Amino acid sequence: MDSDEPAVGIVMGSDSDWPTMQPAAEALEEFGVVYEAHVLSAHRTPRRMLDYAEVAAGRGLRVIIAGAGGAAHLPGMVAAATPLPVIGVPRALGRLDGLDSLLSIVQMPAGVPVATVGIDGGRNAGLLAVRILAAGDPDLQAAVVAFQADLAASVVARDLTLQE
Ligand code: RP5
Repeated sequence: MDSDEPAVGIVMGSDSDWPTMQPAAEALEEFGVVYEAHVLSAHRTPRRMLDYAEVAAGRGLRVIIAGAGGAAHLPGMVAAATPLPVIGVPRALGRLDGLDSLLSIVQMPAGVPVATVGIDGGRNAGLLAVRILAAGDPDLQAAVVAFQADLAASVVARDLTLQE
């Protein structure tokens, strides 16, 4: 990615979500994708959340990654207010092992999609955002292909270690 402007917005319901979302940021950094990160709460700061989502595409963002825990309405509400693809990250809180967050995010009504990753799946959210951007960027797609080759090689190397 050539631009210094953020292509991905990472948003979360609380700063306490950052340990879940940081792996998304790190995945984007690995591929040189510029991002921004903000705390926006669907419940505590609903107006701020809508303001952000409504202008995100116009500001040049191309993907939004939204994470929240518990009654995790942020990804769905952001998806309702932007035409951008939204990736939802359910965070496991101290109760219900994150199933509450997952179910709050995954079962969206038809017409308002959220691409939901696994519970605390921040890294996959970042990698999915990279793949979405790579669909229109041959250089980035080549980097994804190289990443996949490295991943496969690391699995083979671990298998060989078992044979020693
Ligand atoms: C959600 O409530 C946030 O996304 C967070 O996962 C959870 C707890 O927030 P804090 O009480 O830690 O601020 O809205």
